[in-house]
Amino acid sequence: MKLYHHPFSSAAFKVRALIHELGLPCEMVTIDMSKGEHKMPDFIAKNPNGKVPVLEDDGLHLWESNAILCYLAAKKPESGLMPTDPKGLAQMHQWLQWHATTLSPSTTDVMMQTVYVKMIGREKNDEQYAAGMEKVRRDLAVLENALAGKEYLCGKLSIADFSLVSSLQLRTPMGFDFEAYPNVKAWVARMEARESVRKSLPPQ
Ligand SMILES: N[C@@H](CCC(=O)N[C@@H](CS)C(=O)NCC(=O)O)C(=O)O
Repeated sequence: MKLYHHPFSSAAFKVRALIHELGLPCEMVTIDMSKGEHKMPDFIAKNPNGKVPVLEDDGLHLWESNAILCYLAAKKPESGLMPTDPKGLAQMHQWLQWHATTLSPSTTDVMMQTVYVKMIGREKNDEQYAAGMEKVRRDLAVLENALAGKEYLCGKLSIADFSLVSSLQLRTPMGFDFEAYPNVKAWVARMEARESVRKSLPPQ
């Protein structure tokens, strides 16, 4: 099994963390995005979207990080990280879809105006940053309520936790303050206490 990734990609981070959590043997292949390797024909043949991560396994090239999480968890059902009861399974999909359609776009807007502009030496657009932050605060409030009285999103640890926490790893440079969201703060700390997650964080 091979994972094509980049150390600073949040979508790749969640996949790396799950690979470590499940103890799956996997070769990590870094795609040099600064050289545009993700847009080269070789890589486009693996993912026509030209994005990381891509998982290669037994002739399969799988992209979309949430689909990769489902595939990996299905390979190790004994991990219990993909619920099998209808309610748990539906909740897991609910959170994976909410991540892809809502939390990830909101946090990406903020990331573009902070981490990314810094990386490419451009000025932050304050209006776009403020608009992104408003959406992030809306989403953090949803998470805060969902985590009330719970350690994990679906009750017990699942791939939904690995997926959603990935969008909050760059919270300091993105300027997120968790003080108003104590349940979110405790859940992030719980996830980041896991060795699999710590091993997968981008270089500091
Ligand atoms: N929805 C995709 C998002 C993947 C994605 O946007 N990856 C970024 C890095 S975090 C990327 O490769 N961007 C390059 C580009 O868009 O050209 C997933 O979850 O896998």
